[in-house]
Amino acid sequence: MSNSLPYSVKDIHYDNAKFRHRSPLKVFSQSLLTLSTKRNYASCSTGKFLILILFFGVACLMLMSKSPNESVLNEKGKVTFVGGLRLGRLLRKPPRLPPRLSPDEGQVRGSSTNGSTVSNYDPKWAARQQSVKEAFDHAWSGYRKYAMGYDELMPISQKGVDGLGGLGATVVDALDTAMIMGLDNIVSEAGSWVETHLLERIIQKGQVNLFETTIRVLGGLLSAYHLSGGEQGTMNMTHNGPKPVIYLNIAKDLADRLLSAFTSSPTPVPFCDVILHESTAHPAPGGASSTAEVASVQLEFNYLSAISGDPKYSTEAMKVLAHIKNLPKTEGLVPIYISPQTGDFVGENIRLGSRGDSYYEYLIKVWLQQGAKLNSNFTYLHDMYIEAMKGVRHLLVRNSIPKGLVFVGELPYGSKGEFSPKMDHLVCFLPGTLALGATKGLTKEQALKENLLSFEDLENLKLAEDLAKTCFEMYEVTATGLAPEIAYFHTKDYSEDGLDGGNKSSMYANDIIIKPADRHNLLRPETVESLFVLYRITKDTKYRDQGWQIFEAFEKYTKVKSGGYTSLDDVTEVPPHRRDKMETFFLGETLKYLYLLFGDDSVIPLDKFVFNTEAHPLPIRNT
Ligand code: DMJ
Repeated sequence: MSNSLPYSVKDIHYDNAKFRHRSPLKVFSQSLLTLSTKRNYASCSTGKFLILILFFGVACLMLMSKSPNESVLNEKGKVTFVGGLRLGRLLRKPPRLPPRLSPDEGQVRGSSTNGSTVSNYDPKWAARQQSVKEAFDHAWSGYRKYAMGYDELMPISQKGVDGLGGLGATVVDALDTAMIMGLDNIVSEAGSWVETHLLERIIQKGQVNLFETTIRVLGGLLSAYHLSGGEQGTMNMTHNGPKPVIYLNIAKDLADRLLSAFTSSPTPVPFCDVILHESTAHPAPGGASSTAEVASVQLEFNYLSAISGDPKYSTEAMKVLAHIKNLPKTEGLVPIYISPQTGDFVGENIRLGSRGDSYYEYLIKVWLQQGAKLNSNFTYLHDMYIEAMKGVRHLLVRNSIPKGLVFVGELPYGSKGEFSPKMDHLVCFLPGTLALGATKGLTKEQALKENLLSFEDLENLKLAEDLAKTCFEMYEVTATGLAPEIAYFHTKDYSEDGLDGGNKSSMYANDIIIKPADRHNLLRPETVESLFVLYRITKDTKYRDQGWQIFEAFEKYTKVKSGGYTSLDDVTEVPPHRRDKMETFFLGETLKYLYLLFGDDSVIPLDKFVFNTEAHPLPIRNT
C-alpha cells in the first residue's frame, strides 16, 4: 500500500522537490566537479585555481541558458527560476527521505484545529468549520456522558442502546473524525476505550451483521491506524490515543472472525450474520443477503491485507466481486438480494437505495483503491461501473413535473415491470460517487485541462450535478429544512395531492411528494457527502452554502441541549417530533463530511484517499 501519502498540496511540492529526477548529465558533471574540487584542495596553485573558476563559470552559463524560463514555486509560494538553482542542485547531496513533521507542523499542514491550511484559508468558512467541530464535541459529550461503550446514544432518555451487536460502534465510528478535527481529548478518550475494551467485546459478543461491523468498526479501526501514522513514511494526524499497532491488532482479530461469513458459505457470496465469540456465520432469516452488503466490504478487507501482509482478507472479499462480474444483469444494474446458497441474485427488485446503494459505490472505489489504471487486474470493476451508470441513466433517471427535477427511481419488478418514482435519501450518495468516478478525484478543471474526461465521464458528471440539486431540494422543500427518509416525485404517470414537505415557498413543493410513513430523518450523511465531493471537484461554492444551510437545520431541530443530536419523526412539521436516537454515522459521516466541506481541500485529498461507505478514509494504493 501507499508509502508516502501527502496530506496537503504544500507537502506534495515538498516531496517532489526532495525526490526530483536527476539526469545522467547532471550526475556526471556533479562527480567531475566533486573530483576537481577535491584535487584542487590537495594541490592549490593559482593557475589551477583560475582554471577551476573558468570551468565553474562555463558550467553555470550552460545550465542557465538551457532552460531560462523554467520556474518553480518555492516553499514560501514565491517564483524561483530553476536555471539559477541548478548549480546549487548539482552540488547538493543525493536525495533523502523528508523528515517526519513535528506534531505542530502536522497540525498546521494536515489537520489544524480549524482544519485550514494557509493555501485557501477563508475566515468565513473557517468559522463555519469551527461550528461543525463544536457540534461534534456536543454530540460526543452526550454520548460519553450517557452511553459510553454502547453502540448508540438515546439523547432524550439519556441512556445507551446496543443496536449493532455491542461493540461500542459510536466510539469507533467517531474516532477518525476526532483525529481529522484535531480534537485530541476525544481521540484520547475514544482511543483508550478501544484499547481497553474493544478486543474483550469482540471475543465475548454474539451476533453481528457482517456489513455493518465491517464498514463501521473495522473501517473505523483501519482509518484510525492510518491517520495515527501506522504506515511508515506517512504523516500522523494525531499523537494521542494508543499506538497504531493496537488498532491493527484489534482489526485483525475482528476480521478473522468476520471471515467465517465467507468461509462457511458454499459460494463466494458470504452469509450476512456472524457469531463473533464462536467465529461462525449463518444466513439471514430469509436466506438471502443484500447485494450492497456483500459487495461493500472489499475496501476494508483489501486495506487490511495490505497493512497486515496477509492476503487472506482481500482474497475472500474480492471473490465476491469477481463472482458478481459473471452474473446476468440488466444493463449493469443488479437486484438488491443475492443468495449465498446458490450464488445467484434473488428477485428482480432494482434500486440504488437501501440494499443496492453501495454495490455501485464500491465498484468504482475499489478500482480507485487498487491504483486504477496501474492495476489492470481490476479493470473489470471500472467496466461494471461504467455499464451500471449507463443503465442508471437509461432506465432509472427521470424528470419530475412541473419543475423538472432530475431523480433516480426504482424498478421493483425489473426492467419489464413498472417504474416507481421513489427515491430513498440513501440514493444521495450517488452524485458524489458519479463525480468521483468521472474525475478520479481530480478537480473538474484539472481533468478537463488534461483531457481526461471521456464522454461517459462527462455524462456522469452532469448527472452528478443535477442529482445533487435534487438531493438538496429534498431538504429545502420541508418545513424543517431537513430531508425525509424517502421522497416520491410527481411525474406524468404518478401524482398525489396534499403530500408536500410543508415549505410552501419552495419552487419544488409540487414536484416532491412525501408520504406520512417516510417523513423521518435519521441524521443521514448522503447529501452532505455528495456536496463535499462536488465542492472539491467543481469548486462551486454553492455546494458549501447548501451544506451550511443543512447544518443549520440540524442545529436548530436535532440538537439536544443536554448532549447529543436526535433523529426526527417528521420533517414536515415544526416543531418536529423527536425520535430519541443518535445514529453512529452522524459522528462518523455527517459531521465529518460537513467539516471537510468547509475546510481546506488538501486535507484527505480525493486523489489519495477513498472513503469507505461509512466515511472512513483509506489510502489509495500508489504502486
Ligand atoms: C451508513 O451506515 C452507510 O453510509 C451505508 O452505506 C448506508 N447507510 C448509512 C448512512 O445513512
